[in-house]
Amino acid sequence: MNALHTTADILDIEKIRADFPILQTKVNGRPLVYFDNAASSQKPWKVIKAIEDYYTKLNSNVHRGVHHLSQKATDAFEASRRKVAAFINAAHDYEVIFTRGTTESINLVAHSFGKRFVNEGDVVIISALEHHSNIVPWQMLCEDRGAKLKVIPINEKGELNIEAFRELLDDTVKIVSVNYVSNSLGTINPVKEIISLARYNDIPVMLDVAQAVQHMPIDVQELDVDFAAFSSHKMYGPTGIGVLYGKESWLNKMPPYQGGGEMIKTVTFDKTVYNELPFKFEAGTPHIEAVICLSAAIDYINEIGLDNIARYEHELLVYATEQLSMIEGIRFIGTADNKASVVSFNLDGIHAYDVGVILDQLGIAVRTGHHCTQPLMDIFCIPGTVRASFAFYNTKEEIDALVEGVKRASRMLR
Ligand code: 7TS
Repeated sequence: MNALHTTADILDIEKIRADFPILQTKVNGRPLVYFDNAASSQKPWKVIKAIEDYYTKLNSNVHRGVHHLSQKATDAFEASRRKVAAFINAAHDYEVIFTRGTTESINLVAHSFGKRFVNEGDVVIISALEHHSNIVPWQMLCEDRGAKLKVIPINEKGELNIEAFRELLDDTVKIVSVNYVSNSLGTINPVKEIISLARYNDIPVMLDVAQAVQHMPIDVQELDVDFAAFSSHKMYGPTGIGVLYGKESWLNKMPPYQGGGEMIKTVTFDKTVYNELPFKFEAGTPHIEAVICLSAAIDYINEIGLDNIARYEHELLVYATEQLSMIEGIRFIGTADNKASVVSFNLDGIHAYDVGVILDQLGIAVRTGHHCTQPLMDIFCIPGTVRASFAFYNTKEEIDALVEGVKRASRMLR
C-alpha cells in the first residue's frame, strides 16, 4: 500500500484522479465522467511518462544487438516480463508470452493448442457469457477440425449453470475456455469450481481474465489454470499489448503460432529449429515500448493495491445499483450475486443508443450496444444495453451525475 494514495485502507480519490490527466477533460462544456472502463481504461502519468522515457532514453530493438541501447531495452523488456509473471504469480517468467492483447492470446491458443490437440469429433466448451473474442476463434477451430462447440448456459441473473457444465464434461472435451468476469454483465464466474471440475476430467482450462486482472488479485498457480489472457489497455497500460500466460508443460507441446525472426534457433532452407519459451511464440519485433510501459501500469496498480481497488469499486457498484434502481422503467441486465463493477441496463421502450447519446451530451461516457457479446444479448432477447463500468478513479458524485442523466434521458425519450 502506498501512503500517497491511501490512508488506513481508504483510497484518496482526489490524489488518484490527479494522476490521470485526461480526467480533467471537459466534454460539451461539462467535466468528463468516464464510465467506459471495461472498453479501455485511462492512463496515469506514471505510464504516460514511461512512454516518453522509453523514446528518449531506451529506444532500440530487443534481443538483437550487442550495443548499449539494445541491451538496456532488452533488460527493461525482460524486467517487464518478470513483473507480469509476479503480478499473476506465474511459476516461471517464460510462461508469460507477450501478444497484441486478449484477442490475440485466445487466437494463439485456439490455433496452436487446437492444431495439436483438437481433432474430428472433439468438443470445445465455452460459456454463454463470452466476448466474441472467446467465441469466434474456437468456432473457426471447430470448423477447421470437425469439432463441436458446446456452451455452458446461464440463469436469468446471468450466472453460469455449473450443473449443466458438469454434464457436458466427458473425454471428448479437449479444452474449456471461459471468462472470469463478464464484460457485459459484470458476473464474476466461479472459476475455481470450473477448473477443479475440468481438472477432475483431465481437461485444460483457459481463462479470459481481461475484465478481472484490473479488479482483483489473480494467482494463476493457486487457480491452477492452464492458460490466461488479458490486455494491458484495460489495466491502465498502453494499447497494443497483452499477455498469454500458459503452463510450461502445455506451451512446450504446442507448435508456434507465427513464423519469423526471434522465434527460431536455427534456420536452413530445409528446416527450422524453434526457439525456446517464451520466444517460440513471439515472432518479429515486439511492441517494445508498450511491454515496458505495462510494467509501469502494474507498479501503479500495486501502489494502490488490488484489495483496496476491489473494495472501493464494490462500493461504487452497490451505490450505482441502489441509485439507478430508483428510476422508473429501468431493467438491469445481469444481476448476479457476485459482480464486478459493471452495471448494464435498459429503459423500458427506449433504445440504449439514444440513452448513450443523451449521456454523451452531458459529458458522460458509457458504452451502448451488444458489447461484442451478441449471443448473450440474444439470450436476453435484447439488441444491447447501456453499460457503465467503473474504475477506482470514479466517484459517487459521478454516479449521481449518471443517475440524473439517465432520468433526463427517460423524460426526453418517453
Ligand atoms: N475478453 C473480454 C472479457 C473483453 O471484455 C474484451 C474486450 C476482450 C476479450 C477483447 O479484448 P482486446 O483487448 O483484445 O480487444 N472488451 C470490450 C468491451 O467490453 N468493450 O470494448 C471492448
